[in-house]
Amino acid sequence: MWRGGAAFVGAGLLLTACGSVSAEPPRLLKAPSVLKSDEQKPRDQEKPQGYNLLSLGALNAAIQQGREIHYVLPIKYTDGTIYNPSTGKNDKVRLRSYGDQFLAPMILMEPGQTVRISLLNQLPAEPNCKIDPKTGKPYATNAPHCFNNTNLHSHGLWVSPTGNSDNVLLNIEPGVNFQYEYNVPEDHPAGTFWYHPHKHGSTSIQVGSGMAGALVIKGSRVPTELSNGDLDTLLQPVTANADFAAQVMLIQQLPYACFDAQGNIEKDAKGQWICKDDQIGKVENFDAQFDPKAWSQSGRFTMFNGVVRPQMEAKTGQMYRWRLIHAGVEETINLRIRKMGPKAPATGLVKTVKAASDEVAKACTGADVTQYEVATDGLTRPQVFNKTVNNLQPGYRSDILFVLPEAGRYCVYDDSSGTDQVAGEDSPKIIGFIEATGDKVADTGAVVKAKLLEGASRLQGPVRDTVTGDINDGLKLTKYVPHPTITDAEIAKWGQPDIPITFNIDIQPNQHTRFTVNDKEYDPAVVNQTLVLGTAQQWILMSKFVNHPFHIHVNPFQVVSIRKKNPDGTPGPEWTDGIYAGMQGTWKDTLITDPNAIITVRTRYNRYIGEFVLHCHILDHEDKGMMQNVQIVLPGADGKAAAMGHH
Ligand SMILES: [Cu+2]
Repeated sequence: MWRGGAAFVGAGLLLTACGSVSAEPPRLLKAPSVLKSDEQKPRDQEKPQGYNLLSLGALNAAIQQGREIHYVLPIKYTDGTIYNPSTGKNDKVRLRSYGDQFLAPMILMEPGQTVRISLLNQLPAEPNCKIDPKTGKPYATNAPHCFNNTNLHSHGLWVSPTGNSDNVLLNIEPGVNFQYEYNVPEDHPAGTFWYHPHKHGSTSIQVGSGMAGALVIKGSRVPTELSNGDLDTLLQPVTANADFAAQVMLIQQLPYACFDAQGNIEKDAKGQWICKDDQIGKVENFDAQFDPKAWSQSGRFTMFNGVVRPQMEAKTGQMYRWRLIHAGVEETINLRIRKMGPKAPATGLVKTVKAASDEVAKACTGADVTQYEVATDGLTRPQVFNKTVNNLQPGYRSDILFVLPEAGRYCVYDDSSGTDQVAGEDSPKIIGFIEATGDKVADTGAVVKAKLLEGASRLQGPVRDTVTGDINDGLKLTKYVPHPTITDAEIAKWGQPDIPITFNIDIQPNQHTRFTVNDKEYDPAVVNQTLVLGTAQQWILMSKFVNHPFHIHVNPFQVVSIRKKNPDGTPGPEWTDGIYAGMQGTWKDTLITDPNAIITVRTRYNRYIGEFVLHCHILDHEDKGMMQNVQIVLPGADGKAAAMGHH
């Protein structure tokens, strides 16, 4: 929808449909660039030692057929600017980034591909980073440090967690290059995933610097009577923004700051963060920039695809698909799309946090645009779920379809007033604007249904009737769900105990605050959970204090029930609204645990063995210890976990 948006470039003033004038200089939404393979490069440049020349022909054949693909992903400091709505100027920033653009490239993969990614850590060396300058002693494991050490996590991918694959226990130091190899299985679900660094101790600083990119697996498998298919095959022909990159909405929150000579964040009289003309914004101070209240006080704005308050164009009556990816570090985002009211003020400078929420209250007063959610965390839902508020937690993905009902300007905004249980002071803010042209549409739901039916009409054979029947039956997507439901019988068959996971922030007077899972801080030498390959199991997720998004690598889980706690702590009624609206039955890899919820999820340990992690996806909590090591092992002859050596 932002393609062909060149009409906005250079337009100093925008006359909106309702006649009010927008004074804000337009910044167009950009789609991420798609990472290109380096296949033109002579292959001998990456030949390992002792390489057998005879196999070079086979390698080149695989590359030509697209079965093998090689990407190069450098990590470096990049100089650039970020628009600051409180001053109307572009702040200069120097941030760690993938490649030499702020917006990390999108990585496209296909089922069955071998994808090799050469990660080049070109960040400067930090020889003394293990020593705390305040004490002269080494940092503790759960004290964030060594911010230039890194690694690569393919969030949501169902691939091996070990060796050169999705191994987040690796440490790649500055100056070191490492080639990852992801064998994406032929039966991997297509969908919206993402990549980011995951080195314990530097994850928040690096993701907060903008190191996060979309990772999309393209689907081309049409459903048959015998097997389910990829949602892409239904949607792509009937979606207005059919280009994969044009569907990506990477949501980032960069808490960049400028520092005075004493190393303190430059602030104005109200505590809002400022940068003088000769200063450069950075993300380097963990305590100051990832304090629970830092983001809401900073006055910084959420970005779509690396742009603050971007403008987008759209046509009414068309169906658009957004692949929303919450790549922020710690904040809840309640995403709404809403028509601006007839008396919407001109948008211009937004000088204070209060002014930002006032702007939402004055401008975003029209009707909500319904978001038709088709996938959670990249995995197709059993049935389309309609929402007007999309609760997004760090790590979540939400694939939505939407139709704009009438011409005019729309706010895309974060309606997060009072939802932050940690800081308790989030306020609403506009994230971007849509300018729609075209005729009025009476019923956007009818348009979505008609488009899905049009997609289904392209199917051949009896499966066409099945899919058409599903769509007519409340927009069901049964033939596009990647994983079969885990039944009571399947859980009972394995007879394994439920695994309880409880997050907590343990605050005691005169002691350091502990960020724990099951009352323990992260210990790299301990494997906290041992799971048996090929089995299914139930997990119970809870939080003792404020909410934390639970995330586990490798195998996704299916949400079975979310029950509100009774006053005596026992499970009460199902929680089906607010942050848990439409969750039951979906497949996810990240799920918020509220202190008043008792959550039951089920998962299968399929195909892959080895050690990986589960953790809170508020990344500063993870860096401070809210993480566990998990391993999947082979069963012994008795069907139970076989003993396995550990470092
Ligand atoms: Cu947390």
